[in-house]
Amino acid sequence: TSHGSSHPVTFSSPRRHCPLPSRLLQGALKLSFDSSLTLKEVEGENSKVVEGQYQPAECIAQQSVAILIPHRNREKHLLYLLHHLHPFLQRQQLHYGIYVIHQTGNATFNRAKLLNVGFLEALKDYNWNCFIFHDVDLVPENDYNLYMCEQDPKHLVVGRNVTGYQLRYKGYFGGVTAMTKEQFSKVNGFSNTYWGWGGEDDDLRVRVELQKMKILRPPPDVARYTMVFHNRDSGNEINKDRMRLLRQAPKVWKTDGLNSCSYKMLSLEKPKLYINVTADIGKP
Ligand code: UD2
Ligand code: MN
Repeated sequence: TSHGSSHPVTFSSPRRHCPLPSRLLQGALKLSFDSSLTLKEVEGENSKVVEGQYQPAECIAQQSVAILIPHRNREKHLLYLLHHLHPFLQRQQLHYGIYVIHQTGNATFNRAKLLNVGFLEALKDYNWNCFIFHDVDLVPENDYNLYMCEQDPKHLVVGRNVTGYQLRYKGYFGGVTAMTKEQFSKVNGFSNTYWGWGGEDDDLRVRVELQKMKILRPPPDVARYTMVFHNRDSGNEINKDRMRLLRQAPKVWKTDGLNSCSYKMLSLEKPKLYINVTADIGKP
């Protein structure tokens, strides 16, 4: 024959997109927070994660999602979150990367600016189409809470254990949110000017509303989180200026945000379970 070969011709089966929702989902989960948990153990549990990233072998992921976690001095919370989040995201069959954006030094904490830094740096790595802005201390309780982006920005925290699983107030947009690259760019990201606790999440909501986008929420029985107990951190005192800043948002959003976010990259490390971005974001 023209092939001249005794080997059977094999065709690799074409890879398909992962089904939606994933068939691996388990629903409400029993969470555990074992104080003796170590990083080594969590690394051992996640053999398929490479440099903070994962992609399903069995199908083509529906979205490529970057999880951005603002961080300083919450190592234990980070460990609990990694322990729960990696298997959670893998059951959702996502292509994902987990970025921890670490604020160096002792200046007042700035969650919003760290998240802008994370967005800009993550896009240098890969062209992520979806971003999840994620507090380090919030652990999702139900894997039907999909870490994917939609037509409009999505707020994933309807309820938390500490607030009786009720939405805190109408327009509440804190904790964990999902926006596409386009949605987040359109609002010019977060404001960089919120130093200390509070207001930056409301500012982002104002930006979203100014663009006539809606805020979507999953059903309350799904959008549930456990917040690991903590006191207010030193270096993150309540921001007394937050109401004034919030009133200014409609005037300043165009020039205060992604396009004015100045910082110094200090290091980018890739331990097994996350991408560690350390930056000097200045001070108030
Ligand atoms: C609420 C919001 C949060 C944010 C904050 C006001 C919810 C569920 N969360 O959280 O999104 O809007 O109010 O700023 O409503 N962090 C550190 N180290 C620090 C301080 C903060 O890593 O020293 C990070 C960490 O990821 C933490 C997040 O910032 O989860 C928010 O700070 P918080 O947990 O003290 O504030 P909280 O729980 O009131
Ligand atoms: Mn918290």
